Amino acid sequence: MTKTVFILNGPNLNLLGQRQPEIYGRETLADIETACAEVAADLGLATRFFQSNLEGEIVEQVHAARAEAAGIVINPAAYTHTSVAILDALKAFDGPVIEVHLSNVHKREAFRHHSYVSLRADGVIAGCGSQGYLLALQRLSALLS
Ligand code: DHK
Repeated sequence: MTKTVFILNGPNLNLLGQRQPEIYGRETLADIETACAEVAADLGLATRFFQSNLEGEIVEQVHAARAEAAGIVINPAAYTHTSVAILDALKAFDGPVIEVHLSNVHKREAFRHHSYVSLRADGVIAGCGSQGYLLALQRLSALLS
């Protein structure tokens, strides 16, 4: 049976391509969704791609993943650095979790150096731009095989 991977995106990522492109790149979130679908298909995975600016909606998606997903790729965006709620939701998910950041958060402001989500993530990819999502899918595929 085809395994499904949830790809969850946090606040302001709907503005990719327009928002600080020198940091986050010129690709849109739709571009990333298309690339993820292609790579996932090659890996034999199905994807559900989701973005929200609301913390609770991301928590709800993680809850849905408990029944519907084999693994999670998550770029929590600013909630990376603040959200115990998303961390706790991820702790209630049994499959592998890969955390992605487009930018190298460790090269940026000190408040971006700490991630609550990293306390649960099985892997973290930062600073690889949109390619980070594709690397995360490859890693999930390996963990799920
Ligand atoms: C995206 C954001 O919106 C920031 O709040 C994070 C992350 C970094 C990224 O690099 O994808 O600090």
